[in-house]
Amino acid sequence: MKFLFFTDTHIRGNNPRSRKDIFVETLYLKFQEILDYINNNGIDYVLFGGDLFDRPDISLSVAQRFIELLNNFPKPIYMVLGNHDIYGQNPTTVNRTILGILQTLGIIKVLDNEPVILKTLNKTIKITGSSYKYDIDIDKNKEKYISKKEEVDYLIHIVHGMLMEKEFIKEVPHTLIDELVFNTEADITLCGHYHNGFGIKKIDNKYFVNPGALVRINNSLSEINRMPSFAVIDIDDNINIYIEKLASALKGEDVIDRDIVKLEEQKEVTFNKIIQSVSSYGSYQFISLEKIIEEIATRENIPEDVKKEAIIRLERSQISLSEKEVVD
Ligand SMILES: [Mn+2]
Repeated sequence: MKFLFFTDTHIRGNNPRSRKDIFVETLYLKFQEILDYINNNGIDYVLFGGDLFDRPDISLSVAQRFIELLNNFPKPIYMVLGNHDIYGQNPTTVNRTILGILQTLGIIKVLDNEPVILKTLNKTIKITGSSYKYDIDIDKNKEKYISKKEEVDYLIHIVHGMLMEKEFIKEVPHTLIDELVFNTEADITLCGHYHNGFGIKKIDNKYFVNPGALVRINNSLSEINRMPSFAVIDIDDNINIYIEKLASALKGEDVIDRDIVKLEEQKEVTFNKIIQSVSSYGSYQFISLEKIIEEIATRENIPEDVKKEAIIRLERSQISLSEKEVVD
């Protein structure tokens, strides 16, 4: 049985600041190449690692084009949700997103609560998955990364989280492969979220795979030098995994502008600092910023006018953000 795994496509109508090409056209070509590969190489199932869309509410015209293409995939895509697919990093918001529509149409299947069992002539393969959640890498037990085998021959687990092969910037919560090896029973852990990827790692007879994002969004040197890739997993009496580079991808320097350097990376670090400090303050079911302000103000005895001012400023920035996004 042959699987194709790809991740982090970030479909959007407008251009990331660092791209010199027309991003949406490049993306469309990449999806077409994936579809051709599926049809020409005997791929039985397609697996996806999250962040299909760059935002949960991309414009309908862009969504329509890609839905038409995804609808030509021979079977539903088994996937997990990335932080970009949903609102407020909260998987329960999926029914308000474009992805929710794909789910209703049966074009995708989200694995979280519904593992899939596939059978070949003499083997059984189970596929499980964990969508992104804001505490996925903060959780000490790394629960979302761990899957249990039970009565099957092979277990594949898909996760959208910051799985790394070695220690990373400490402000960015992450999980090391070493923390999972002896806890998960998955033969293959497929991962999205860390766009650089780490290829294929085999430890203690278990595979950990992140082929990297299918698109290059930021302009770091490592992204410019990286060629977008996907993974092929071939399972019969044993497991064979390999990485394929996208033929349609151009050289990094032809599509990425180096000028707006570091800014994006710095933003990511700051954002994670905020998320971390907020979540260490209390446990919040929904990340509604207004509620968080409310709660902190009560606990810290912050004067009413200061609290109101904070909420007004928040509203103002939300409005100006949504006005910018009309470009999409
Ligand atoms: Mn992503």
